Amino acid sequence: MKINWFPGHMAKALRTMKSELRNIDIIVYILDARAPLACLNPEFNEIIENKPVLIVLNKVDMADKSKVSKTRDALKIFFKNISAIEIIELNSTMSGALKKILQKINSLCAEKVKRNREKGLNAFIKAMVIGVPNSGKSTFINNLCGKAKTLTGNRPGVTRGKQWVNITNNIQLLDTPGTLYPNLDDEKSAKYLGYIGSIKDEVLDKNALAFNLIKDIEDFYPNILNVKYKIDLTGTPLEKIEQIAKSKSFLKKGGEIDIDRACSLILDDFKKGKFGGITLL
Ligand SMILES: Nc1nc2c(ncn2[C@@H]2O[C@H](COP(=O)(O)OP(=O)(O)O)[C@@H](O)[C@H]2O)c(=O)[nH]1
Ligand SMILES: [Mg+2]
Repeated sequence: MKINWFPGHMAKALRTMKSELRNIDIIVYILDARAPLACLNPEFNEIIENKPVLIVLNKVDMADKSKVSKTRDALKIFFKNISAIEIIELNSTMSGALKKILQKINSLCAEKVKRNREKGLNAFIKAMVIGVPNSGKSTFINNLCGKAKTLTGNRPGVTRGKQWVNITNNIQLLDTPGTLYPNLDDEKSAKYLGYIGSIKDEVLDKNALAFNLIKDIEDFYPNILNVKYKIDLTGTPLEKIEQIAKSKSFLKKGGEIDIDRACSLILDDFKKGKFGGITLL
């Protein structure tokens, strides 16, 4: 499945990120735990110049718990050049993540914390949140600094440019999350990113994406669609979509089966986690 993509976006996003990186002590890299490897930017290791990285396997509530250890192994290989790295699983929509995150950030930046203390400096650890669109960056930032923001009276729009938010008395977060565009030349990653809602609908062939989703889900989780739609699906992905459409009475005027509607339903059900925990590696 080919996705019509503009490589200029990726180059520009990487350039912007690179210029921000000068002021950053630690990267918080948000991945969608349902397709974590597809969220990785292949050039990431080169641009971050060996800064500490906290990887957040986000949306873990919609992922397959039994795949977490395999995911961790794959991530360790991808980030093998980074010396300070931690991986945590998270549901960013739940409150109470702050303590765990702060502890990880402090331990990953222990050297800088120590140096600051020795010099008697009151300097902050500066963190930047990055990730593909829809991975949950804004939700994560709100979770972390919703309160801190009101406490410090941060006024967006008053200061031009960068907004730093004090999370604690020694950690600051760059308020604008860095959108990271992945490599869509890799067709597997491209379709996975389509499933998790990282790619704009306008550049997607939704029906082709739904056919692929059916095929991929059934390869990894053979019975999950039958259970969800309460029918025994048989045949090609198109035939299965027709069966789902029929069972839902998705008909156009004149009685023709509404394939488009069934495709949208399947894509939507996946995005909302309605098939249960799924991880596509
Ligand atoms: N179930 C679940 N949904 C999440 C989680 N994190 C974010 N979301 C949802 O994912 C969608 C995209 O989140 P958003 O923060 O806007 O992503 P961003 O584009 O990376 O800033 C929103 O509907 C969030 O509510 C999570 O951990 N679990
Ligand atoms: Mg956002």
